[in-house]
Amino acid sequence: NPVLVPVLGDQLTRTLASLRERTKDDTVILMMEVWDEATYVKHHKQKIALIFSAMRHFAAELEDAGWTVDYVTLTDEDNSHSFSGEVARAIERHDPRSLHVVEAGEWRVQQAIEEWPDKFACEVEILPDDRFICSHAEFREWAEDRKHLTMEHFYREMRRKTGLLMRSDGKPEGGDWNYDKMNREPPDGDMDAPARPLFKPDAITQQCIALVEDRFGDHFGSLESFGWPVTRDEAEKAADAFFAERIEKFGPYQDAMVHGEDDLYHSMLSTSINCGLLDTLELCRRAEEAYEKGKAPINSVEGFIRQIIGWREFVRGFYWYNMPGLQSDNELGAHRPLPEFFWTGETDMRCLSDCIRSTRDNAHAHHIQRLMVLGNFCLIAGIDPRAVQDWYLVVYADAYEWVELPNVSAMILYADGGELATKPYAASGNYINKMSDYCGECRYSVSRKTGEDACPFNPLYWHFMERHRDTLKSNHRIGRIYATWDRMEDDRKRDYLDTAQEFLDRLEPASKGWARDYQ
Ligand code: FAD
Ligand code: DLZ
Ligand code: SF4
Repeated sequence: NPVLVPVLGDQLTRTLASLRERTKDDTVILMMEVWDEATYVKHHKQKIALIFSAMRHFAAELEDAGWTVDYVTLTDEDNSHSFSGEVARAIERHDPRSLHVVEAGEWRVQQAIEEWPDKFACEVEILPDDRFICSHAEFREWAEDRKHLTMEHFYREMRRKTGLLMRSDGKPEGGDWNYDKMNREPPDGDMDAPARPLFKPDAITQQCIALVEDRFGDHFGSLESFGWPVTRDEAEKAADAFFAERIEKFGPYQDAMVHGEDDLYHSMLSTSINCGLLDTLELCRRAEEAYEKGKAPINSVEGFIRQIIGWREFVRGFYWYNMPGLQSDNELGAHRPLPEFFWTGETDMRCLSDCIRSTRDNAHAHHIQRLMVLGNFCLIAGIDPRAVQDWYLVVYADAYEWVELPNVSAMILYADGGELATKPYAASGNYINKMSDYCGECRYSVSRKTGEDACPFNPLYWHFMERHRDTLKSNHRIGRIYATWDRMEDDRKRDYLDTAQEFLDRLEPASKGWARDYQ
């Protein structure tokens, strides 16, 4: 009897722990396209097409290499449309002596997997996902006795562990651990960043696109510009282009935003990394090599490595350390529904409409757009964390709950009460104006603070600060801002609060029921 190895849609890695030790002649690999996964939130069409196409390509590659793959398509008449249902059916088909599965990325799926040993007659082995640098146990040990979980401290541990950008005397390369201060250049003209490679859909991808149009036609987003890598080869080519053409300026312009420029100098590799097509440590070593060869400055290379072995590993550890509570945290008691324009892009706020357009067209927006435009708006307008969580999980092709939720709940919304971020990332229009070219042609005036034409971020900022005074005044990183507010005349304060309230009252709530059922 064979060993059955289910491989999930974000486990498309040849060296996956469950595959590494197996031999081809006594293993059946199970891959399943299931309705439950495609609709537990109504994912962006590009995300479903990407995962299905990457899964089908991965299965074909395994078969070419001599593996036995049992692949259940979405349209298979007997498909039960859940992972557990499909594993049960596969056990009937293959009568395996045991089942080896790598733990799931998402809590929801892991809950189901943990029922398998009781549910199924064969032996079930759940293996750790060692594609991550920090294991759950290691993160727990690091986090347990700390009052505050500071990414920077965790990141230094990961630098030591991996040896990335470390000198032989144990000191960080270049003398500093972090060059974040050199990662904040505003845009310089229209930037003219080299375009990332787009991969023309082959026959398999075209079939997936047609399937998605047919079955998930009412989901958000456009499929027209689909060009994501769907194989490891393509993902490697995308990485090659980043290391050859964009990493040099990645660091300085990491926080810059330019209207209509959707990629700038970002790697655009998250969709490939997250479904398993690229290995993070290999990418970091390539970045380090670019530095050693003088092809990229330290602030670009350290910045890239920090995002991956710092932020990415940190949010994954944070997620598992705080689940399931993180889903329902709402420290600031935010209950406003998501505005309709998050789905349509129809708003006069030029920054938001550009970020939402990119999100709709590419299933992508870069970090600072997610954080300081979309996220900042949700924070200061007091949008319900669950509505925001669902939106981010739906709209990005790289979105999996383990990475989306900490970024949304803890990083942008302060819904965890400041465990991850030391202060809420609230900002007025001034920040967006400094870091982008959005404001010049906006219908609102970024220099106006109150009244009809004022940039809405300006009054909303003070409305937010005033609303949460009791919670935030003692925060040493933000509390002193109240001195500025307190110095204002009462009439001025009233103008700010009235302008913000009028804006909030005019917001049209989202009409569609996109949200998932939380149990
Ligand atoms: P680059 O700018 O080139 O960065 C390199 C890599 O670093 C990324 O590919 C990614 O793997 C990693 N990275 C960077 N920032 C983060 C971060 N904050 N958390 C985790 N990894 C990071 N990233 C996701 O992969 N999936 C998500 O669902 C997701 N949701 C987000 C939601 C919000 C509110 C915010 C503020 C950020 C979110 N991010 C998410 C992080 C980040 O925005 C994306 O990883 C990045 O935009 C992907 O584009 P890129 O590959 O060009 O990244
Ligand atoms: C995102 C996604 C989608 C849309 N569909 C599938 C699918 O049909 N089959 C599958 O194996 N994986 C899919 N995925 C990715 C999974 O949601 C992801 O592997 C889990 O959430 C990880 O816990
Ligand atoms: Fe955005 Fe305000 Fe600038 Fe308009 S003026 S683009 S709303 S920050």
